[in-house]
Amino acid sequence: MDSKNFSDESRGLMCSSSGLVGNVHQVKKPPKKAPLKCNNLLKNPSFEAGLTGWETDNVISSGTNTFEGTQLAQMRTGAASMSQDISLAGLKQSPLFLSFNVYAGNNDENSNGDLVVTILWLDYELHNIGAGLEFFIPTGRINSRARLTYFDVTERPPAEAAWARLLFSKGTVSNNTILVDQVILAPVGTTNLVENSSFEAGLTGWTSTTFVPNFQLSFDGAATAALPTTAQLSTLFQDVPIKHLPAQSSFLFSFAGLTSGFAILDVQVLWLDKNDSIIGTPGLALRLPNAVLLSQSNYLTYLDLTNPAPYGAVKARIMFSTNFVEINSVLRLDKIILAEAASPNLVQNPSFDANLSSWTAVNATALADNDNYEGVFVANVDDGGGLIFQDIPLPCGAGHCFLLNFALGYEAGVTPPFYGNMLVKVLWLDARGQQIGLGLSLVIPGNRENKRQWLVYADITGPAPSNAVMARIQFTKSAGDPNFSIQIDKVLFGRLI
Ligand SMILES: [Ca+2]
Ligand SMILES: [Ca+2]
Ligand SMILES: [Ca+2]
Repeated sequence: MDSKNFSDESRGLMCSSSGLVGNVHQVKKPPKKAPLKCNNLLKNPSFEAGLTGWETDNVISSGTNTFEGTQLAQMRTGAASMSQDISLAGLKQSPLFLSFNVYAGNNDENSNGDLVVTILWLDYELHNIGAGLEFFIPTGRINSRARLTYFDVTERPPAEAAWARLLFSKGTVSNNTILVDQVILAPVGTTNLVENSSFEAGLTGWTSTTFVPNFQLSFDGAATAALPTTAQLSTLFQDVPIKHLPAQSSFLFSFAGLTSGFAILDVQVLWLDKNDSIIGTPGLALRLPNAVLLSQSNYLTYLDLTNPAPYGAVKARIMFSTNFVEINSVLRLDKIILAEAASPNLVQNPSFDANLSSWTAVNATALADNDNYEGVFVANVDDGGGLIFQDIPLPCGAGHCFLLNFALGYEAGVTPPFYGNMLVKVLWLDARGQQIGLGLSLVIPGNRENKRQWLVYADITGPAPSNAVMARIQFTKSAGDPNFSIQIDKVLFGRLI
């Protein structure tokens, strides 16, 4: 079933006060109760209040080159660290979803120091009792070619864990600085269900005849799955058991990709029944056009939510397939995530495959290009300013938080461009269509590096008010320099728990 049917049924049936009623031929997944806590657990997550709430060493707040808002954290030359402790009270040992954005503080393409990002579990007395996740981002990965947005999901915290400590630690191998902005830590349905998700154990758990383990240019850790130039047609897949989860679950999915040449990459999540036969329609299907990873010149990350698994699905197959990779280039994949979430993507026409259908637009058009973030089309908001928005019905929305994710595209041009500010909001609307609150707000500054790149944003709303029946996702761009439009692609809005 597609997301439209899901939301229609949810409105009509799943949220009825009489409980599960309606079509007796179909099994309904019962609605989940609103969680105690679901929004971003971090204080001052975008550093808009300087370093308030963070323990820091050799870190300053800076107003230059921000990813979101007017300030970020700059980890300075030499060793530097920053951390924040988050109470796990009321989270019922829920795993946590993490996202953050990093960029080179200097105009340096190669060397910014190792960065280790860790989540530690602490007991009531703040003793370390284990780690929930660890990223190792090798020096050179964070550079001035393109900003990196990382996503990950922790292990389940142990019962004795009272606190989670999020720790960023920068090494000393260079004279450069690292900029950190827009950090998210929020509960999610399950841990990462993917075995060997970062290829640190080679291709263990994965099936491919042509991808090989590679130990250069990793996104995370020391290894990636790489497709050598001699193998243009190839697949890499893993079948992930989901039988232990409720029927019709949706899943959060993510990966990172890098290539040095043209490559077309198809990414799917397919459903398998107990005979390993593919059933239903794909849970998601993404196509990366042939120039997007090449023009990014660094890893590009993707985040998505699958449609609900069809009844009878016992495995989810994560499938990467290429039908073209340019000679003398290598395609790399790293950090694959599949975790249970609580809804599919609720956005209609999220990647603009149907032009601007389902969106309300002023001074925006659908554009086709070979370096779009995903698929054939993007929404292009004019250089002189413009907007797009969509109103999304919120079945059972009260008390729940919603993840928003999208990519913004910037073109290279004459120096120094001003692209216009992009203001992104989620607004809660009541049954009369009146605005009754602000779910989240992102300020995306229009001063950008003069280069082609996609910036991947994520944020989480606060709990929806009890009388919210719709969410308006709204992108408004101010006027920029002539010929500097901003592209929007692949808008994701849904629930992690
Ligand atoms: Ca910020
Ligand atoms: Ca890796
Ligand atoms: Ca698209």
